[in-house]
Amino acid sequence: MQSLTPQRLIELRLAANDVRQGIIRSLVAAGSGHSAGSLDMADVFTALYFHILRHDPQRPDWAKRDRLLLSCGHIAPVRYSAMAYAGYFPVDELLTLRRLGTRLQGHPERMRLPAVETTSGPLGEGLAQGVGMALGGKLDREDWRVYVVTSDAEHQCGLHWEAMMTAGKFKLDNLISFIDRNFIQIDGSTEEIMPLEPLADKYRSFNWEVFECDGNDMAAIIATVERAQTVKGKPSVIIANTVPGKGVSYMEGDYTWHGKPPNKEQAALALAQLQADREQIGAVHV
Ligand SMILES: Cc1ncc(C[n+]2csc(CCOP(=O)(O)OP(=O)(O)O)c2C)c(N)n1
Repeated sequence: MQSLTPQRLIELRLAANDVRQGIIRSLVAAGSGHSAGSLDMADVFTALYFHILRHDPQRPDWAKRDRLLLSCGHIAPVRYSAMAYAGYFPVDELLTLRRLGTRLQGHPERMRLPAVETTSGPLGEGLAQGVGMALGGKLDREDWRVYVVTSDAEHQCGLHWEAMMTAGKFKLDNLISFIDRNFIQIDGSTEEIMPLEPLADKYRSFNWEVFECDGNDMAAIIATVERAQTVKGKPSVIIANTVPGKGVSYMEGDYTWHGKPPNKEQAALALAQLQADREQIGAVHV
């Protein structure tokens, strides 16, 4: 990973702003889709695609690439936007989100879009798939890593806990999992619907190394991943504390934006806010 200079940090924050704008544009064009989680994971996905992953957009099937699995497939717009800005496909293609025949299905489809490692949407499956890949990597003595992005509410699925157990047993230190800890799901607060806390202790008891960070702070995300990459003999989980809808004031913290897109007026307001943020990023650091 290259070092995080102040200039590099500005570039990454600007890239995250691009990714957020891409999310809004694709959602309003589609007229359906998931806003809150997509926006709140924009910093993590930007960090991954622009700084952390060993990958090559020109060679999406490069055997030595790190694998990135999006378990909570409904936040596909953030993955698509980050991939487009990272050079996997033209940014304009984001406007085809959810159209009939598009490569950008509402939930990611592996056979349609290169470098999408798994088809996802049914919650709770991605960690198990990542564990299988990480085991395969170990058996083949490969040095690529597996990164999995999960949501907090998908911890309500039993398979996820089986995967946690398996990763601990096989000491998969080539596996780093993120949790989008935004405390929301479709119907409200995760802690009211099915409490998860103490989440960090639960992972520790399954023999995972646990990290927590502000999932909307680019420098913190990257520093935390660097620490996770040094862990030996255990898988790592990064509890990324995020603000649902991050970057768009009227969405922030409001679970009702879990599964709906902005309309045209709301999208225009969101883009204006993001544009103002963008100028701020530049102004603060010049
Ligand atoms: C197994 C399964 N059950 C139900 C759903 C429908 N579903 C899609 S998103 C969602 C809410 C999940 O909340 P969370 O995963 O925390 O997402 P966030 O609100 O953070 O985007 C549900 C129940 C699903 N995709 N898979």
